[in-house]
Amino acid sequence: MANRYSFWSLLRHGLKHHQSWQPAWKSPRPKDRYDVIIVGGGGHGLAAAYYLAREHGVKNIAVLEKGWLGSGNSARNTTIIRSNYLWDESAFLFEHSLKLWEGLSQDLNFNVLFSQRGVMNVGHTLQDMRDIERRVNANLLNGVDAVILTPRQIKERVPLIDIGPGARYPVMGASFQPRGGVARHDAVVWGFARAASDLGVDLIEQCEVHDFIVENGCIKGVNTSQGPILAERVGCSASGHNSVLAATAGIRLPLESHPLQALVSESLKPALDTVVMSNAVHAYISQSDKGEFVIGAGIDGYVGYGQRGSPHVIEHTLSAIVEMFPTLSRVRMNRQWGGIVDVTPDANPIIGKTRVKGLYFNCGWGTGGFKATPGAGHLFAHTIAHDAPHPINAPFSIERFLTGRLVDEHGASAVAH
Ligand code: FAD
Ligand code: PYC
Repeated sequence: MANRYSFWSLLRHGLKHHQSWQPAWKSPRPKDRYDVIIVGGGGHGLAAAYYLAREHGVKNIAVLEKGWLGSGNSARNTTIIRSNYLWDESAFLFEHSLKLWEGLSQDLNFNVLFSQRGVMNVGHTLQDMRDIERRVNANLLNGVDAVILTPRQIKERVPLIDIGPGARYPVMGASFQPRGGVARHDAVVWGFARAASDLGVDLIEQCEVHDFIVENGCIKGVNTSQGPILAERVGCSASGHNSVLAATAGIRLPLESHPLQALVSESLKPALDTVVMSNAVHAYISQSDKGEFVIGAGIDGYVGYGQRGSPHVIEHTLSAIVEMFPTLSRVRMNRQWGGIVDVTPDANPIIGKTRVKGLYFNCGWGTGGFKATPGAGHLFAHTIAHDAPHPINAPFSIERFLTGRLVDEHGASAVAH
């Protein structure tokens, strides 16, 4: 199996300079006042700052991060990228992002190791297969690449999988998105950080936002662990903590924060060159460039802010993985961790304005926001720059929870909620 990363990937992307891990950026002391403040130095916040500076010419921007850049979900996820969502609104949203992924390494001049090795969603029951057929047809109508695979075609692509008649979770078929894949998560953070910094954005680490300063219904700034910082426009992209921050401006967001867990195995020789997901068994798996199997679970049922989860959830995931890939039963697991994802009632994000003038939220990405990183940043920047949503994120305003125009993607979120 060809290694799709490293030297060849560097050559293909045609980078102008040799890439050194990890790049440098400025982390200055905050100024008293900025034109725009972004709260949260994950991939989404950094991408929003980058596109605000590059596409909208905003000069005086700060990203405030309570820990270090990428210390949240951006570097805790299983890096699956795809756009095979059921409903038109979500398909357009995630396809917008996938298109940006396709040029991102060149755009940032930083190799984010985007590898389009395909994403497979396996069906185990007749109802799974009906849902898969419906989704593939919807994808094709929306210009999103998608095919249905038979069990034999799955086995050809994934020799490790058990499609035999005795399988505990019978493999009846799958949807496959060839343009889907994975990327290196911390490289995405570093790439956006360096590019934003080069455009003059201040990236301020160890700066926790405690609350918003609101006067007469308008945002005036934020109170932080480094003192008050003023701005007439503030975009909040603090995954897992958005509802707590919103409450300080008197806004109640329809979000629940849950742990979501993942783990990686010891490094093995290349044995899996695509991404396999199964919504029914609550597990997904790929193999990283370092040879580790990267495995993720469904969300923990309880709410909380601890970045770890319950053993029984990850045990269930591993038992499902071993049922589907019996040869992995003797592989040792190296590391396990959790992140806090904020989930909306329709498993789709909120990107938009609030009733406080100048205060915007990009939140509720739940289990699926890594794939959205460039797209979310791009659309959030547009929303902040124009004080109005881009047509692609207009359906994802907070108002939909009042009007009832939900866009329910629990099925295509592909992670158990
Ligand atoms: P984050 O990276 O969490 O950034 C938010 C930042 O805000 C953090 O750095 C945090 O420290 C900071 N912050 C919080 N509060 C404050 C404050 N008060 N002041 C200042 N800063 C603050 N998505 C996919 O598409 N594919 C996947 O395969 C996938 N797998 C996942 C697996 C796991 C285990 C987890 C946990 C998530 C997964 N996700 C996946 C979801 C994805 O990781 C997130 O949706 C995405 O990374 C969110 O990016 P972000 O930049 O909004 O958040
Ligand atoms: O949204 O594709 C996804 C995903 C996979 C694992 C976690 N989220």
